[in-house]
Amino acid sequence: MYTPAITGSGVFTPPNVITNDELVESFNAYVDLYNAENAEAIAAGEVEAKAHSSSEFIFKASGIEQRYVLDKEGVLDPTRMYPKFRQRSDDEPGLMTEIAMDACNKALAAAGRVGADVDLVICACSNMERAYPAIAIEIQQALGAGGFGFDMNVACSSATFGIQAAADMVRSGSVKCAIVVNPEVTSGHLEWRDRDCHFIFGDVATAVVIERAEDAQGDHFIVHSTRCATEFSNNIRNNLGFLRRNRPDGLAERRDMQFMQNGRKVFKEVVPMVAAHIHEHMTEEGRKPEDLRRMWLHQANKSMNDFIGRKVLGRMPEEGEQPNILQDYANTSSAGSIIAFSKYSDDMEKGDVGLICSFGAGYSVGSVIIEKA
Ligand code: CO8
Repeated sequence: MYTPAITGSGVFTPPNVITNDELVESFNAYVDLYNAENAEAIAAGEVEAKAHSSSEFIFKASGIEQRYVLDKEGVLDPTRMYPKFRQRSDDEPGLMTEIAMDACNKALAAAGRVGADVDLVICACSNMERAYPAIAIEIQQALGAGGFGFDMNVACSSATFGIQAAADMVRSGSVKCAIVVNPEVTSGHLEWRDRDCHFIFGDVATAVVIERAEDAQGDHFIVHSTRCATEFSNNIRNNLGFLRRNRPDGLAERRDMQFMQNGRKVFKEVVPMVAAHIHEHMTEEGRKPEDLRRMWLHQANKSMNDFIGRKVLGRMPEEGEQPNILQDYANTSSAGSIIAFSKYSDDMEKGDVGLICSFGAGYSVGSVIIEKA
């Protein structure tokens, strides 16, 4: 058996920012257009009028101030309300591979590695650009990596589930150097025309390199243990799938082909589930809350993280104990906790212990206890 370690991490940040004010301005323009177009039906009580969104609500309800997106124009066009991506031929890298490569190259550079050192690529995220061939295999080829690759989807928990899979393989000796990459093009499956959720997500890609601690080229984080758990829920759901065209009305414009959630229920049910999961994981490992120097939590909602931090630590987390990045990036699904880790881990000292935790649709929750070495 070997000791797995995270030896590098990287973040790709798209070039376009959308502030809450910009988002709300275009959303409200869309609402006005929609209500004007449907004025008669609304007056007859056949169609419900849509209501305006507000920046104050968004910040208060979520803590989000802005998000990064791959295409700003399409998202903000009130007659469109979703990104516009160019058609790519089958012979050029897909969009997910392109953004994944940026994050992978940064993670490899941080680990002092090159693509040829990698013998496992896990592409772990909440949606894949196509069914097959696996995005991970395309990334493997682009990296010049050996071994094998596969895709994994556990929605917002994909990164920690991917880390568990990779760490276990490194531990057993079946692979030597893995990369777990999370290219999240959430803008493609968010319903930007729904005021309940139009502000929630942003695009990004993150990657971590996991290899044997004894092979690490520099500072690294030993992966002491991982825990994953799932429990079925319909409260976060997207029905877009390969059976779509076979069903009556399957190809019609339907709300359930994009992200849907019952946000209140998710909040209420997931917070206790995550707090109990972390508590159990730590107890089984013989670790107490005071042993934790830092928690890098999934980035969905600031109040959610405050609740979880308070439950786990038994007090309000102090500045720097639980860094949030959601104010800048919004919810980036599986990538959120890894952005937080990547941006807020350099100052950890040897022997400091931290916990990465992601949670979301499924429901699913994954936690990783690491120690700086
Ligand atoms: N502007 C103004 N008012 C609004 C808006 C808006 N934009 N939206 C809603 N309101 C109104 C509502 O209509 C409601 O009015 P009323 O009280 O009259 O009914 C009022 O504001 C309060 O609404 P909510 O109860 O919905 O507000 P909350 O305080 O619950 O906040 C949140 C909403 C922010 C969504 C919150 O519930 C939350 O963050 N919940 C947790 C969400 C979460 O963690 N989800 C995880 C999903 S991520 C995941 O697993 C990955 C999925 C795959 C990625 C998909 C990518 C697209």
